[in-house]
Amino acid sequence: MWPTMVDEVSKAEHYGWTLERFLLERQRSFPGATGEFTQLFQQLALAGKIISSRVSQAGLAGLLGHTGATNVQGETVQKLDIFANNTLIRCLESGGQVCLMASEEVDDPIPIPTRYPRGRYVLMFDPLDGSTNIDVNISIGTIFSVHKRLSPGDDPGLRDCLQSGSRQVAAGYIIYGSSCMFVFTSGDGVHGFTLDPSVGEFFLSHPDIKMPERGKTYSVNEGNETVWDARVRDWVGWLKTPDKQHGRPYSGRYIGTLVADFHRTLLKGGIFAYPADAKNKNGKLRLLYEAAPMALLAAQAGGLASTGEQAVLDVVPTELHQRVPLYIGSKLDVQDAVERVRKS
Ligand code: FDP
Repeated sequence: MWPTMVDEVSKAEHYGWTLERFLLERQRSFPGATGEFTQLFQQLALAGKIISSRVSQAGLAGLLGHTGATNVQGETVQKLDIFANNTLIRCLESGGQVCLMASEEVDDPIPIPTRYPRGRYVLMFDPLDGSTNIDVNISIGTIFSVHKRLSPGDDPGLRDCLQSGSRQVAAGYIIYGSSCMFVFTSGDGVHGFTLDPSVGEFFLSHPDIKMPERGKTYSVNEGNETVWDARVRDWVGWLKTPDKQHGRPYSGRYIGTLVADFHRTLLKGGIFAYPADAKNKNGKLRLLYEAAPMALLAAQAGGLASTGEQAVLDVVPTELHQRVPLYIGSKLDVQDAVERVRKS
């Protein structure tokens, strides 16, 4: 039913399809749906609007700069990270859709206060990805991943968070860039909504996004070249070696915000990578609230995501803040990368 609706949407005038309307239509296509999922997304969108508004005023409001504290990753926490983290928690904790949350900024799973009802879903998020780019007016974003709780009846806990990416029921991100976009999948394709700040609503602007099978750009922090494995160095060298017939050399594009680098890759194709290196044996990016949600989006858009050794969606997490190497993007570009960097 759902693809039929998307076809109708793409034929019709997009303007006028708010995120809310889209979610309600979707809900109607599932007989017996409780509306819990729709409400969860409405609350996520609300959090996104609040964070977007604060991000766009950050300079004016004096929110730029460091608080001096460090997060669980040992990184310096900035004020907007804390604001985004608290906004997501406040918007989601009371609605009765979520039974547990986890955030990049918090060591342990975040329980729902006992005064609120507990729902069926587990929400994990990176409240403000790309935080080192806040001070320099470059796109940043919020990434989220939704699982169903595993333990109905019991108190939800860490095991509800430690599920492989393939078990996600939804994933997405909100990008705070030249416009604010809400991009998500709930297993029926990837759909993008752009915030019209004058109306305060997300409108469907990018229905059923598909990633080109092959792109023209690679995105990797080449400052790490000296600590890369020789295979990774050779792969990047190969991408830069002219071969007109096969569309090489690729152009380099690196923003340093996963959300922004992925968003470009999703729309235009190509590959983003954060490989393992001699300093970071498991790469830098976190599995549960960075790599896995982006991997689900990539898969739903016809792309791929790999650690270099296995599909990101198949990795079974053992720790909340676990890191994984990531190669993500157009199907053929990721296949080429894996063929060249794989050890086993
Ligand atoms: P940041 O540290 O600025 O929050 O995981 C965090 C992340 O940004 C990603 O958004 C980004 O892709 C990556 O780290 C950038 O890392 P490098 O600065 O090492 O390139």
